[in-house]
Amino acid sequence: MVRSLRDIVELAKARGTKTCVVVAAEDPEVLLAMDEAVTHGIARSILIGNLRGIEEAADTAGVDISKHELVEEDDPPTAARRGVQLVSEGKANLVVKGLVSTSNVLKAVLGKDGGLRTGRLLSHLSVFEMPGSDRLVIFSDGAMNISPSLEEKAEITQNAIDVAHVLGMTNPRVAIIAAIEYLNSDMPATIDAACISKMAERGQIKGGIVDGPLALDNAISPESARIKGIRSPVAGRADILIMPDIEAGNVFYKTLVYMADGCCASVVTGAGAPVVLTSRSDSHASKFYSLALGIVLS
Ligand code: COD
Repeated sequence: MVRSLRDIVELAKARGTKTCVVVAAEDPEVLLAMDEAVTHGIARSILIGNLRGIEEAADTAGVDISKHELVEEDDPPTAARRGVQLVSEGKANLVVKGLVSTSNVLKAVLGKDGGLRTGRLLSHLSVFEMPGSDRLVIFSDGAMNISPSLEEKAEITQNAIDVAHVLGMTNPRVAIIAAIEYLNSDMPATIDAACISKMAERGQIKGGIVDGPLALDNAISPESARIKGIRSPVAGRADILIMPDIEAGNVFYKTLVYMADGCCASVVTGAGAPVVLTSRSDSHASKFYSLALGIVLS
């Protein structure tokens, strides 16, 4: 079982070299992370974008562009569609976002022609390593599904469990997060959380131990769960946290990174291939680990 983001890189090495297509690749930080993945032997790369811009970005990053295949496409949304098409044709294994908006990449992935739809819900998840902790925690969804319905939350939960399995967590403990751990009909997230727990109990979600509603404190702190007297196989030791909506998920993500020194690997899962949506403000380490996670899941 993986216990650190470094372990994810080791797992990627065991999977062999995968082809990553970077869309709108004229981004020095993404090129640097991509180059590191090539150097580690976990990736080959196809860089799509404005060739002059890619060369300038490579110069800025100190990256030798000769190790990378180049495809000219000046328009970023078109670059996203072409990259997604290469993956859907089996010429590449995963899509990596460069200097193009997240929504343009997601729209290309969701495209009816040449997209990567599978009939499943696509969701974003992050695998976090926190200072002083000897295990990883997965959470979802802080970047794609804006206000998921009950059924969508169930799919987000299943996607996260499936990723946990690939990372060697055989029966992950999943907390469905709300503001409180009791049902309150004025707080719809608590009702959804209870329904999802029941869905898991009845086999509608498989492969994990699911419980909720749990508040964040009693999901991750055994002491808090004990003080509050919560009897639950998940409370205090959740491996996966499912957030009620994008606002909670995104604020949680940024709190861990900017206020608690967390580092993470993130990916969109559920499509025909993983999609890595690095943001310009992500650290270099986080970009590289996200590539490694995408490679493991491809
Ligand atoms: N999984 C599978 N299919 C989906 C999903 C999904 N998560 N979302 C939409 N679809 C399908 C719909 O069923 C429909 O057939 C088609 O795609 C278009 O649906 P719309 O019109 O609801 O979708 P869009 O294209 O307007 O928006 C989809 C986005 C993913 C772009 C949108 O949900 C979005 O903007 N999400 C937030 C992205 C973001 O800004 N993240 C930044 C956070 S850092």
